Amino acid sequence: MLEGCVPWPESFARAYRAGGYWNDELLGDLPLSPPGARDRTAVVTGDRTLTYGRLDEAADRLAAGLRGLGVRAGDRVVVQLPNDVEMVVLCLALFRLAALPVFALPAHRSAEITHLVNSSEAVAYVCADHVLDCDYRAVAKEVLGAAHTLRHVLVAGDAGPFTPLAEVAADPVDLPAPDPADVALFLLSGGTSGPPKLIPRTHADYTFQLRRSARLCGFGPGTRYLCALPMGHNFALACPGVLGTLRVGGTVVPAPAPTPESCFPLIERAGVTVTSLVPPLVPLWLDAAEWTEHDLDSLRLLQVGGARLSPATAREVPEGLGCTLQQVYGMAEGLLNYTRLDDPESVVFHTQGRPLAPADEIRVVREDGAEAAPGEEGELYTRGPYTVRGYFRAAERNRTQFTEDGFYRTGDLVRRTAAGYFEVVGRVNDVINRGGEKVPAQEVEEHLLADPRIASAALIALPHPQLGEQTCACVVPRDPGHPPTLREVRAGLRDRGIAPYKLPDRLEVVSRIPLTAVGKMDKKALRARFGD
Ligand code: J2J
Repeated sequence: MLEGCVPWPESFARAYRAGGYWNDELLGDLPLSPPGARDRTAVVTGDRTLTYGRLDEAADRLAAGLRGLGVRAGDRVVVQLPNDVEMVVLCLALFRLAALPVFALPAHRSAEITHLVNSSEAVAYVCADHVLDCDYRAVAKEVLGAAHTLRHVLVAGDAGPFTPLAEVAADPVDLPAPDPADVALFLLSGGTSGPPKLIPRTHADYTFQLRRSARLCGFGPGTRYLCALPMGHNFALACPGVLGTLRVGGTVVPAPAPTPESCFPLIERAGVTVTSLVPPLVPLWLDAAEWTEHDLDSLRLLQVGGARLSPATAREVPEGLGCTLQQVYGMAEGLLNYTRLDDPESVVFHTQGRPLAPADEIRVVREDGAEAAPGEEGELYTRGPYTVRGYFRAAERNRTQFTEDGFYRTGDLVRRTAAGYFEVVGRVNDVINRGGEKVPAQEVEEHLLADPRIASAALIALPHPQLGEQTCACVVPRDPGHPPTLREVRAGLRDRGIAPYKLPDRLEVVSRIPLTAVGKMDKKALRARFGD
């Protein structure tokens, strides 16, 4: 396994292979898997269609072109493309080349991209020219100034001073097949409180995840999956998502944004059968569906995950959108929980599902360290055939985030029903779940402290009707006579190049940050004071 990664112990690897969880499937072979699929549509957007045959060729040509640039097996490539044909082709090309995509989110800016490039020692960064108000070429310029391993910036669209992605193609070359047990891609942690950690996922564990997820969700050649959430996020990529759809010969329909305005016309035009959303989008979709002129009849299944969905909203989905609801409680580190398509409404509306695989091992651990009984609250620990044993090059973090016997400490507070279904009730780690987007409090606090007007700062979660949680920065000003405003603080953070979703929603000026008995910031006290 790649240096800097923690392998599964040999006895576990053997058991996962013997149990049929792991096999020799490779992610780069995915579009070849469905027999007789070459003329079928693999990807369709508002204005482009790609058959399986064409997708296969385009991936081979891009892999060869990247190799021509000097990108080699094992090299890391930070990928930040919008949902579109290029993103699908690029993923497959990198898998075939055995170069390792590091999937950034579209909202990431220079601070995050620089961190990803440096922590992965990436040789290339692939981005779009611009999306809405963000010019990614400007981001790339800043990143280049602060990253030492980066040799290539490849841009989809108008490349400016960089290399146009469209011109990186060459006649296919023979490429050696990677080892299925080795790393194929890196996802980003949403569950840890500092800057994002890199999560190495192998061919064997990831193909298992998407194969089994596709089966559980009833995906087949007739599936038309609308990719509304960012394709580089685990949920849309492989639960079963884009890769699961390609695995079974279905059609991927990338949407540029998850809004009803962007998605409803695509649902009608492409006959979309399934999509996935984060909870804050669901009321927007329900409202829009009531008045839309678009025909949404083809939609069979809506997956919702990333943050807690309220039972009241859940209840409206079957009638409001005319489809089955599935709750998904997942994490980029591995473990996936799904409600089943034939579960009774009480389960689908009130729980976040149960584990995908029989080999998923679960512990729910109470604060006092004892195992929680059914219905009792505790932190979820897990290990299994697609749950990593450690972050990339993060020995210190691994010691706290994983137990000695390899269980991942999720930081999620859950209750488990007698039937094994989870209800997610909160977090023990300091991560704020802003409607599915994870805001690591400590990372934002460090940026806040770089503001010369701020002496100390705590970022806390406060309840929000649509997002579930919003962020509130509690700051002690250096000059109490001239405290900064929310606008000024946000502008300062934006200048530091951090993702817009991490900018605080609220600001409270305090004379000091209360401390607990052990000297940590007492965020409970702050939440009680400002939580209305
Ligand atoms: C409550 N909290 C949830 C849910 C995730 C599928 C779906 C989501 C993710 C994801 C994912 C939740 N209810 N239904 O990777 O494959 C919170 C938990 C969890 C953290 C993981 C997938 N679904 N969460 O959101 O890695 O706190 O993955 O530990 O971004 O999101 O975040 P992330």
